[in-house]
Amino acid sequence: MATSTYGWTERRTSAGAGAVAGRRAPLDVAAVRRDFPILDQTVDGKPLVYLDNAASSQKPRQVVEAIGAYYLRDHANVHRGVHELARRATEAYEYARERVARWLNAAGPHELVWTRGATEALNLVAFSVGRARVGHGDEIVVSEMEHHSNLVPWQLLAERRGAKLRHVGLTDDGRLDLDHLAALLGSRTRVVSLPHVSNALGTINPARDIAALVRERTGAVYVLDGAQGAPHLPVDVRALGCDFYAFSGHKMCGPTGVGGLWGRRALLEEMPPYQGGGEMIERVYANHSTWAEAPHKFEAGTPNIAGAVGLAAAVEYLDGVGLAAIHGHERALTRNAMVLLSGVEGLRILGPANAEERAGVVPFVIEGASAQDVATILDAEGIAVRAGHHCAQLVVDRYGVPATTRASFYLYNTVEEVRRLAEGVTAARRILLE
Ligand code: C6P
Repeated sequence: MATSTYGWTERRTSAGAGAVAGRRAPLDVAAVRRDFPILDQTVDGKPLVYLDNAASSQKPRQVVEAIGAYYLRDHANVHRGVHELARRATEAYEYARERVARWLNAAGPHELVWTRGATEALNLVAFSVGRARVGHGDEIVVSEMEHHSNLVPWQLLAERRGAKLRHVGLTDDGRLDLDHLAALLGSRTRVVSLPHVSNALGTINPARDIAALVRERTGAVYVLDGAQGAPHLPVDVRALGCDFYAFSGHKMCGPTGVGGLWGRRALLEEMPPYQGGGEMIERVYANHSTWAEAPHKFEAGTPNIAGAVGLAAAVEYLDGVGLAAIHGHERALTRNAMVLLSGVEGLRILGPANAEERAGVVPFVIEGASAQDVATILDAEGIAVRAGHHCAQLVVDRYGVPATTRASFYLYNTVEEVRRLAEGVTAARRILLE
């Protein structure tokens, strides 16, 4: 545990997430669930089964209390005042940066830029790396697996700079076609930006192998969209071999409206700012300005201080449970779900057949039934899932379906909930097709 003169996060931990520290696999789901009061409710008289975690996770009471305590005791603006509350708020905010950076195994807190979430982090990279490194005729490699947040910012950049997008294809079983990736990499490749984990297929991509390939064949900047990686897998940004890692707090037990961009220091220093305003400058003159050092150069305006505090509490919580245990638990649920759902007539699961290659995301289609209708029937059973293209239009296009129904798991889900999902899906099929 890092020491902070502020000390507040440590106190919360011993009263809160510290209570779950020491849990080891197999994960004690009943104890975890007690930290998430929202799960203890009924929908239409049926116990809520929350399986929409890829969209947003629920929050343990430790995170909610951390945010509440910050607002009730310590709030002021950061980096601006000399008074006690300004000092405490700044300390809480910068301690949170240090804590989350350490969680990612960053070289230091200066490598972590706070953003509103993964979307803003990816827009920041596309804008700033784009200005520094991408010119006319250069190439940006993405894939057919992208969430729109890791596609549209690159489309906008390509349009602005006259660059070309190249899309890595997918195999029939939902993996990146690595031969195709290798063939796309060349002397004009300036950026390779791919998901760590796919939100629409569940695929865990071989991020390290891809890093080796990118380094061997190009001098490109390698970006990972970690929106679905950070919440579910132990992440070590240096071991992954990427240059940037983008993530969202709300998918990993933290609050909405906060997330981050980890970036290698040398790259952050070379990049121009993304937005202008207070706090990101060193000196302002009438017609030009000079910039503060990274990460502050990228944080114009009053930031989401309480969000950062909440995200640090979320990281404390996840660390207390253990990411390896969480991943193991989700894998067991995924395996179970794949076996049970495969028994439903006409049902096809998208993504890798091997549960070991997936995070806890199971998207499926039932021949002849609308994905939305299936989700609506499940809702009537108290089961929350998402249906649609999941902001990954290229994925559903690739597999020739208009939409999928998607169940996604997290640390508090149970085998009993997976059983209820399978029962609900069987009932939905009967209602819609018989
Ligand atoms: N995916 C889903 O239901 P934001 O909205 O900024 O927190 O995260 C964007 C994002 C980026 N990349 C990936 C791989 C994602 O899954 C998401 C968010 C949610 O799948 C909401 S669309």
